[in-house]
This record gives sequence, C-alpha cells and structure tokens, in this order.
Amino acid sequence: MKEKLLVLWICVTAGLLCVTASPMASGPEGVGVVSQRGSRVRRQSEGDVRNCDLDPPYYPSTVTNTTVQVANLRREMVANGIAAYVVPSEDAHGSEYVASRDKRRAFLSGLMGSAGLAIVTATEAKLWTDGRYFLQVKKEMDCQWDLMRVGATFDDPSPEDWLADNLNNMDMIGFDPALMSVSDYEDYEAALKTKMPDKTITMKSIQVNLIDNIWDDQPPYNPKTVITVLDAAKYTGETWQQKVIDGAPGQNSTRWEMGQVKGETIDAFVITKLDEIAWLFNLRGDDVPYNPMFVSYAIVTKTDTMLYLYDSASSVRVPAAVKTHLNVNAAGSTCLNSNPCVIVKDYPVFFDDLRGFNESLANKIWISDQASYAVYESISDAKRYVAASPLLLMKAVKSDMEAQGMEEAHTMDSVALCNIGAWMQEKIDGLKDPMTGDKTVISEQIVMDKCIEERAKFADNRGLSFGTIAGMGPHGAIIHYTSTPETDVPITKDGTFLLDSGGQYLQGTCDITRTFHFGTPTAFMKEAYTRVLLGSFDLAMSVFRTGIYGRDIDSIARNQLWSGGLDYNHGTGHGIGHFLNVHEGPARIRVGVRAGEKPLDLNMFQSDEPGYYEDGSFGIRIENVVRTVPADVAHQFEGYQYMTFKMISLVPYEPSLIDFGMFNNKQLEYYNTYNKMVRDKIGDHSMLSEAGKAWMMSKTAPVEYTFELSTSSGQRTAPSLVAILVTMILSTLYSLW
Ligand SMILES: *[C@@H]1O[C@H](CO)[C@@H](O)[C@H](O)[C@H]1NC(C)=O
Ligand SMILES: *[C@@H]1O[C@H](CO)[C@@H](O)[C@H](O)[C@H]1NC(C)=O
Ligand SMILES: *[C@@H]1O[C@H](CO)[C@@H](O)[C@H](O)[C@H]1NC(C)=O
Ligand SMILES: [Mn+2]
Repeated sequence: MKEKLLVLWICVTAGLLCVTASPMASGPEGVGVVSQRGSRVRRQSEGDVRNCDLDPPYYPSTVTNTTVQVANLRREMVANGIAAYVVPSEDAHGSEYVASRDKRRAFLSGLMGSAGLAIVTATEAKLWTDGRYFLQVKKEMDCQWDLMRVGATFDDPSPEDWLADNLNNMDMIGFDPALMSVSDYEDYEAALKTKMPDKTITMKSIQVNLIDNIWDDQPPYNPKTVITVLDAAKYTGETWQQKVIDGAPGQNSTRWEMGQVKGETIDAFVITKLDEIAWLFNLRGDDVPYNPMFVSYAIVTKTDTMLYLYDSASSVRVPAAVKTHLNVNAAGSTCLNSNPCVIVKDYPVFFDDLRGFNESLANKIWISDQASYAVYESISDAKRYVAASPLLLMKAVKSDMEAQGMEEAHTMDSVALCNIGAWMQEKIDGLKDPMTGDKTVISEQIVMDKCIEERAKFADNRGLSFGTIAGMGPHGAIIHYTSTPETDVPITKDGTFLLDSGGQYLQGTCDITRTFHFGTPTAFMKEAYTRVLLGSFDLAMSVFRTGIYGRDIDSIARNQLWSGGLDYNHGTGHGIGHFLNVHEGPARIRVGVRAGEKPLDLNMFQSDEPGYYEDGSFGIRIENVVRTVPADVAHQFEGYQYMTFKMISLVPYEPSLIDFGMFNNKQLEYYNTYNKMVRDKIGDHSMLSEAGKAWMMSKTAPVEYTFELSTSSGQRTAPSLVAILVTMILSTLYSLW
C-alpha cells in the first residue's frame, strides 16, 4: 500500500523565512476531535440563550418581546373574519432587501434576517425560515413563536400544508395581495384544495395591510431617490433598445421572447421585479437598501414601452439625462422623434393601465409567476398568461462588457479587503495609536464601518451590496449574523472572525467572505477550515456541460466536509447581479428543485461559498465569486459546451487555518496558482496600501511539497533534510518573482 507523505513549508516571503508546518498535526488527532465535537453539539443545541421553561420566560436583550404586536394582529384578524394571516418578508416587487417601511415580518416576529415567512392564527405563531437563520431565531425571537425549518433535509410542513392541516372547515386565510406572489398563492390554493378535500378553507385577499394598521411608528415610504443612466457604451454593452426591441448581436430581445410563447399570442408583458426593470432600461436608483434600484413597474406591448415611477414628474427624481436616454419629452409623455421611446408615467397609474389593457388588448398579458397577486387579480383569467420572466435569464447571462466589469469590480473590492485585512492585523497586534498612545481595540461594529470606508475610497463605489456580516467567535456560527451595538464584541486573537461583505460599483456587484484567526486556531478549526477551502476549490475546478443545473454540482463543494462528517445548512452558491442585486436567479448552486431554475451557462456569475458552523463556538465560511467560462477539454461529446469556473475574487486565505496535509497535488497547485493570480492582479494596484500589500504578500506565499512513497503503511516519517534544503531553495526562488 502506498502511503503518501507530504512535506511542506510555508514561506513567509516578507522575511524569506521558511517555517515547516508539520503534517503530523492532523493525522491521529482526527478521531478524538470528531468524538469531542459530537458532545459539544449536543450540549449547545440545548443551550438556547432564552429560557422558555420559566414563567415568564427569560429573554436576553437581543430578543424582541412581540406579545403586543401579536395580540394586536389577532384583534385585526378577528375584525376581518380571518383565522390566519400570512406575513411575508418581501415588498410588492418581491425584493429581498426592502425599505424599512416594508420590514413587516421583522416588526411582527422580531427576527431581523432577510428571509422568513410568519403566519399567525388565534393560538399559534409560526415562522418559516432556512438554516441561515436558525441560530438567529433563538437569539431574536420570543417563546411564543415556533420555528419551522425550511430546507430539503427537514420534514417540517410547508406553510400551506400546515394551514391545510391546522385550520378548520370554513376558515379563511387573510393576506395582502400586494405582498404575495402568484406562485405562492397557487401553492396555497393547491394545498388547500387537494390535501384537505373534506374542508373548505379559502384565501381572502385583504387590500389594507393589517401590520400597517398595528404599526404605530412605521417608517415613511420614500422611494424618490435620483435615477441615473448606466451608460451602455461604458458599462452594460447593450442598449435598452436592444434589450426591448432588436436584441443585441446573439441576444434575444423582450419582444422576441414575447413572440416565442407557444400556442399564445402575447400582446403585453408586465415587469414587476425592480432589478429586471433597472437592467432592462440601463437605469439605476437608490430606493432600496444595498440594491441600486428604483421602485417601479414596466409594461412592454407590441408597440409601446411604459415605465411607472413615483414622482415621475420631478426633474430631480428623473433628470433630463434620463428623459433623453429614454427618448421622451420633458413630460415623459411623447417620443421625441419617430424613434422608439419609453413613456414615463406615475407609479399609481400602473394598476389603472393594467386594468385598461385587460379591457383593450385582444390577446394575452404575460405576467411573471413572481408578480404579486394584486397584479394577477387585475387581469381576468382569459387574458392572463403566467410564466417566469424571460428577463431573468437575459440578465443573468452577462454581456462581455458586464462580465469584464464584474472582474474589475471584484479586483477593486479585493484591494479594499486586503487593506482591511492589514488594518485588522495591525490593530490586533496592539500597535500603539500614534494620536493617543493607547492600545487600540477593534470590534465587529468598527470593522463594519471600515468595510464601508475602504470601499468608498474608490470613485466608482456605490456603497455596500448587503449589510456586512462580521462575526467574532460564536457569532460566526450565526450564518446571517448582524452585529448590533448590543451584541458587538471586540475582535481578539481568541477565535475565528468571519467577515462577509461586498461593495457595489458601477462596474459590478461584489460579495466575498474570508474567515480570519489572529491567534492560534484549534486543530478542529483547522480541519474545518481546510475542508471548506478544499470544497470551494473542488467546486471551482469542476467541469460541467450545457444543461447542468447548479444543484447537480452542489455536492462537489460539500464532499470534503461530508467525508469528515461535517456539512452546512445553506446553499453553496447564488447568482449575483451586475451593479444590481447580490442575490439573483435563475441559476444557483443548491440542492432542491426551484420553479423556473435554469442551468448554468457561460458568463453567469455565482458565489462559491461552503462553510462550517459550530453552534456557540465558531463559524467558517469562504466565499469567492466565480465566472462560468469555457473549459479546456480534449473532446466534445454530442457537441455540448463544457464549462468551468474562474475565480474573480482575489483575497488571500488564512495559512494558519490551513492543514496542508489534507491537500492533494491538484488542490495544492490550485492554491499556489490562486495566490500567484492574487499577487499578479492586485500587487501593483494603486489603491492597495503599503500595509495591504505586505499583508497580502505574507498570506500568498507559495507552499512547496514533495511526495514520497513509504512502504511502512500508516507511518509518516519526518521529512529528510535534503528535501527541506531543496525545497527551501525552490521556495526562495519562487517567492522572488
Ligand atoms: C413581554 O411583554 C408583555 C407585554 O408588554 C409583558 O406583559 C411580558 O411580561 C413580557 N415578557 C417578558 C418575558 O418580558
Ligand atoms: C434565444 O432564445 C432561444 C429560444 O429560447 C434560445 O435557444 C437561445 O439560446 C436564445 N439566445 C440567446 C443568445 O440567449
Ligand atoms: C378584464 O376585462 C374583461 C373584459 O375584456 C372584463 O370582463 C373583466 O372583468 C376584466 N377583469 C378585471 C380583473 O378587470
Ligand atoms: Mn454570498
């Protein structure tokens, strides 16, 4: 039996000092680590920070007591004759990040995370959410709420199945038609009809939102930010006219897609998603936190195009440049010449126009299954055509110019993160503050501010793409943790520090996670980090072909974890927009079948972000954004396009968290190639600080290795002196390029 012996050296390039990292550290410890971990998990799953067994229950300060909200909602429910009320997280456009006025589910339930659905009945309060928020539920929600886990591996009933089972005959389920998507509505209808045929339970659309009725200090709604043009020649590569009418070379247009629907004549296509509208017209706004969008609807008919905006008459909201871009007069009502234009109308007119088209158009009106039920019910059954929006795919497959921009954006974002990494290291090392002479301390909140500040140094930065997740120690195990002044803790050498952040740039949207350790990690932390890192490499190196869905390759990123009995409760990858939303469809790398999901394709951008979370102890996630590129393959079975991923995030990993003994040859080569790419692409960047460069260089030193064959199975032998010397020389040469 061949026993592989790894001998490795990490070279700290700064001082050209080579230290040996003994691969023996990982070997025999494995079994012990796993059994210890098992007991730790059991203890911590009991260790809820709340105590729901006491009367009254004990809540730490992070929990919102929602007794009053829920009682008030129940009164509204009685007044409206409904047995249950459904409170989704999304706004009227199905956005993930919503204006503060639209955070109704958070107000009602106390859970601040971006995903979740609340349902309240006379006696129960249930909250459905996915693994990213399980820990947050225990920290933020009070004991009257029950968590219903969403995810392929859990058997908690879906909201519609739970309602079908738990409500009585003749009960009604109330909902706000503006906030429920058509596809969700159809799921409820189907479950209520097919699963409980002996009961009649109906859905009741209530025009007034019941949460708005009980929310005294609900923030005002102010979607009136300035709308700007994103230049096609500089940033998008395709004009709105091409996207709506003609199609760019090799691309289909919206009207072309409308003409392709089999067996139907489509007279109008309704667009309700804010990122689709911003993408279609090459416009951006700032109405929604983190996503450069403006609250709007759009309708494309066979001859006309209409855009509905709040404050459409304001020359501040809609500057002259936007009118010129859309080829309309100052009033937005007429095309400037005989060329096509986009008529600009006021937002509230949208529903009138939609009902008007329902009356006047002879054929079908296409709405997305993600449109709200309010849109759905404005069109009669005979006129309505419901199917996923074709813009989803058109937007996800980036133009070459957008793809180039995404790479440029990630280069800038990576420079910012290296500057932040160096700054954190400096602070942690306890350098004296030159102004005060005090030892400086940094905390989660201070790092979050720094994440904004470093990115803002780039002229093309437009803020963050989501709220920074900065999780020290046990906070890192909360997958979508949001540090608040109440939960803030210092960053220390004692534990992992998970930092997930991203900037918005005119060139593209970024998302990156790195996990740091400023002290000495435990062997188990190193094992977990290494398995996560290798999983991200294995996924990035994978080759797949036309027609393959992200779900088909999700397990590649998990295999390293699974083989150690570990896993993570979240998807591996999400699509990412071009100066738009940090999460976008219709492709993703995640198990489970989602309606409207599309296979991976060239010039799509996905995140590659496996992780490992040890409740109450530490969290590890490594996230890179990857671009789908053609793979270099020798053959081409059945003419398929073969594809692979190119990492466009350029930030070093943490060598002290890596057990190189777990690498195979190919993975080590990938690691070294990645590090060389980081040095090549950002080493001379004008925005990289001196400290940032030194930090980056110190973390990207090449790792050399030799493989030796050993006949004494199971025994690792110490590296020979000759091998050490040879490799030291090689390393030194290598580190000089
Ligand atoms: C929650 O709030 C209600 C209403 O204000 C109060 O009666 C109750 O004692 C609170 N519960 C706890 C555990 O603080
Ligand atoms: C245009 O649409 C057709 C049919 O859906 C599709 O096969 C083709 O790939 C599309 N072309 C582009 C460039 O998206
Ligand atoms: C749609 O138009 C038809 C007439 O073409 C009308 O009967 C129907 O009531 C309208 N539906 C709605 C929801 O306005
Ligand atoms: Mn991400």
